[in-house]
Amino acid sequence: MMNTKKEINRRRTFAIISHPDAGKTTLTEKLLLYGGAIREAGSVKSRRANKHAVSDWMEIEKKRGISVTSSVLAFEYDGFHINILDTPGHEDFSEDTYRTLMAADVAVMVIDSAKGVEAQTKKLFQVCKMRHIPIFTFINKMDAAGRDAFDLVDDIETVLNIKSFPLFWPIGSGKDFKGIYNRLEKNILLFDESNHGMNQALMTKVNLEDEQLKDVLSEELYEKLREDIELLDMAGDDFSHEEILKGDLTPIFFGSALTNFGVEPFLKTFLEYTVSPLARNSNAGVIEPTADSFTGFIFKIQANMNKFHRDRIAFLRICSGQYTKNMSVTHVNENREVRLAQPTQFMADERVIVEKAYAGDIIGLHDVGTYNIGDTLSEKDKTLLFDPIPRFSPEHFAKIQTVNAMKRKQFIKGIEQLSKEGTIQVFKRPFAGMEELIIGVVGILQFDVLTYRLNNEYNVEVSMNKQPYRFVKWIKGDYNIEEINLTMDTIIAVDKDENPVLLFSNEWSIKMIQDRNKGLELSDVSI
Ligand SMILES: Nc1nc2c(ncn2[C@@H]2O[C@H](COP(=O)(O)OP(=O)(O)OP(=O)(O)O)[C@@H](O)[C@H]2O)c(=O)[nH]1
Ligand SMILES: [Mg+2]
Repeated sequence: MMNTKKEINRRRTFAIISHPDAGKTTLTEKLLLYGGAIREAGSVKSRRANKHAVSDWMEIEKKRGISVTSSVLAFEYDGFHINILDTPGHEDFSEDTYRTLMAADVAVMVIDSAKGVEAQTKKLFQVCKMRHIPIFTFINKMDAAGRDAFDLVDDIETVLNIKSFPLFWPIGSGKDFKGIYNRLEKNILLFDESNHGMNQALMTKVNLEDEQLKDVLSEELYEKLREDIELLDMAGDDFSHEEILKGDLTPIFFGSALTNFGVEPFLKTFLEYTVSPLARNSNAGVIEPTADSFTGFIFKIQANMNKFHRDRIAFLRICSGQYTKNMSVTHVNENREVRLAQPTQFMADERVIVEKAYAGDIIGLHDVGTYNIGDTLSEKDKTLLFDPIPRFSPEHFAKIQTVNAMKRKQFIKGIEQLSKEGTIQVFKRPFAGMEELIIGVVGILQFDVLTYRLNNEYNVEVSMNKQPYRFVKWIKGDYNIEEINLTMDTIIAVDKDENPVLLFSNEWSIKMIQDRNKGLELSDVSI
């Protein structure tokens, strides 16, 4: 038990979030580089060199240079066992990001120094705020022309309504990004400019009074730094570790994921002030990570991660206790016993079999189709259920069919799989059979991913026909659906479990149908 506690204590599980393109995947890659998990970073989008970030493993991600799905990577650094969750920034994939955040204890918010706080960052920040988890801010792309540092800090405080404490302060920016000043230690880290971002950045630590500094910094930069420090100490919030842990104050870091400048100081300091695994809510109350039996929940399902292993992985966040080889647990939602044989962890681009894992860790379970997102696994308490993970309502719908009738079997398999992953929701007209499927998605880009993956992973070509519907509502109770008085632009369909739903084109129709059909009860979620 002593050892289990020690292991849990050295776990750090965090998600990287932000608006698209701020540099999450690049930063993830560089953190892995410092953790020694990879030797050479394969810069995002540098297709010429035929290298890709390890967390953008999906074909479509490599092609487009955007993250479409979240990925989980583990590495060791400085005595810590780190689980990093790289999330997609695009709002069309925000359901995936949302679920992934449920598995994290801390969020690292990446800000593009030229852009400040962007729309999607703001939304994701609100999700973190609701959970009161600590939020660390990394202001990225300091190697490029960006906004003034004070301006960026002000943006974070006012747009997000949070206190902040810049733990480091940038010295210069763009081509003149020379180093960072550590405000607690009151010393300076100067970057070695011979680095090109493939390897770890070299640094020299000096004092503010150091003669060496005058050789490196221009008179102007040096004076500005002195003034900045004075201003920060005078006008800024005080440092408070307690407030960081409550999510009331965000520590701010500056750096460049591209050149690696500031990445390692960020990692070191982040590890010092972040939290070990946090407790989770369940129907049996709060489950502490150090509780004496193994529990966890599934937050993500993903198939075909590797061309050589065309299998399905269910990602489990361990909430308490420890996993031991071949252990037997209850899959509470299905009320059955399962043996956890050979779960995997993802270290850079390799899968490794996990022998032991502890609260805070994320392990990949081999899934033959029995797991669903949100399911609980528990060693002792056979009725324990963690808080459910809410589903987002689809807002775009399309009819889809195979171009080649001979490929129906693969088509159905692909659709079922992607529906299990929660990237699409499947509906069909009652009595219509599988000929006419209606796919619902939250964001329009998910249609592209669907077509791409069906083609790439299942070898099926499909044709898609966008539908005008914008809302889906589930019909509650046993209302006789044949008696429903519909509007012209509304249809009845059933979901994958044959529950009846209505697909509406606008809010007016929703109201109209409720007026016309007294006693008809509609719900935003399946029951
Ligand atoms: N100049 C500069 N460019 C950067 C830096 N970090 C990332 N980039 C570039 O910004 C672009 C986006 O980087 P990604 O890491 O893919 O961004 P992301 O936040 O993961 O994007 P999504 O996953 O699609 O939301 C790429 O072209 C990167 O090379 C940086 O520190 N400086
Ligand atoms: Mg990315």
